Amino acid sequence: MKRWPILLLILAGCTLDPQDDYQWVNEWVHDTIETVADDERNEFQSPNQTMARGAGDCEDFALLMLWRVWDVYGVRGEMVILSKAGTEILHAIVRIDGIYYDPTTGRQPDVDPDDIVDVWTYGQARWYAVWMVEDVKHD
Ligand SMILES: [Ca+2]
Ligand SMILES: [Ca+2]
Repeated sequence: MKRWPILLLILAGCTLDPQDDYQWVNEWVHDTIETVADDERNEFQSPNQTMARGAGDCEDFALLMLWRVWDVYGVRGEMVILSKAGTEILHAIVRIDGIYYDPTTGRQPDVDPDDIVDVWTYGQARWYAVWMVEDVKHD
């Protein structure tokens, strides 16, 4: 019986914070995929395409992270589209449980809500990627 407090202390020391897992995926995408900008128009790659190519840009990074988090942890995050203040440049990142992850940099950025242009569910982002891929196939 005397060992119980020690066991509880050990258990309390184990952080089972899913944020750590998502951050791990965030860094994995950043470390694994090379950043190569799209040519003219924004091309969404499916996660499989991004893995096969080993390259992509922000929306491809975000979609790959969303896919891994859904596949491994069963959690659906969102793709958040930001505008860089005062410009028309858009940047795609990931939001899970209110925390922002930028797999292009591997960081967790602070986001000004005023910079959010659009929020897509994982399903919407995935649908768009598949549609784009089909679109490219039919070209
Ligand atoms: Ca792009
Ligand atoms: Ca792209």
